[in-house]
Amino acid sequence: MTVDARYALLLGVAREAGRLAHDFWIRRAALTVELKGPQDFVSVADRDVETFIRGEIARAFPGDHFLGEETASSFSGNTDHLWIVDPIDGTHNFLRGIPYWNVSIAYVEAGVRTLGAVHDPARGELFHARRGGGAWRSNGDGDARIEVSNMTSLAGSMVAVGHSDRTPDSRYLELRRALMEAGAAFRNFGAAALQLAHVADGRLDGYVELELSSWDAMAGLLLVEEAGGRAAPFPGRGGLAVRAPVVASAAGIAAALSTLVQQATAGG
Ligand code: LIP
Repeated sequence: MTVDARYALLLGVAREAGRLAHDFWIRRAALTVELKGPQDFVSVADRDVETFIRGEIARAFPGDHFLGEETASSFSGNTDHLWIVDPIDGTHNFLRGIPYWNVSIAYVEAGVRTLGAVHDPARGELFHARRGGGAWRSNGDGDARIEVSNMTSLAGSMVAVGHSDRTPDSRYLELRRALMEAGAAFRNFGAAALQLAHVADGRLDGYVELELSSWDAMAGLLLVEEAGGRAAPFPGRGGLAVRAPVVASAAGIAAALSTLVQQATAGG
């Protein structure tokens, strides 16, 4: 019951939050953009969408907990009945008018990701999953079950590598070298949750990011797991409030990709 009701709320809120975000996107030229740090942007769009999501959840489930990108400093630390939200993932793309961004909402029970939704309003696609219930893509054509690709080798694969532009990290140069040498194509589209959703939908064969926040990762990781893919343990030892590595992929390349990432980044 509790998960059923939260799943229904998740889908409705993800859709409405996407509509709100898309309205801001259309009016992005008028947005005041603030810097939270180098290459770390925020606007009223991020804040208002997160406030909307938080308000809808609090109305329906007042006892639930909340961890959002724009209010993370107020997180209680309670990981039961917890909603983890990135109101606009791919903020830099969003502000530049690049149509690769999303609203990402996850729900966690006893620390276990249980529900997830990644809404891509620019393409009209809502990806969602319930632990044990499979991964789905909803669009104008209805709902379709999604699965990761059947790729079985890095050679010929397409692996996305996300990285924060906030701080230089030479490990990514080694990681990209290793992927090139393995014969993998690599991409970075600038929004972690949507790239994870595209791994779940078989459009990408894998996704790697060496330090990612839980609001970027949790919904997308559940999508990959429920679509038959594999994901390295997340969060890390520091828990949901600390950035940690993400490696997620089609099952057929999971072992090879994990080994490549470990070897390429061993130098620190
Ligand atoms: C972004 C992620 C991206 C990461 C960026 C940033 P935001 O999320 O989607 O993968 O590399 O540093 O965290 O900040 O746009 O919500």
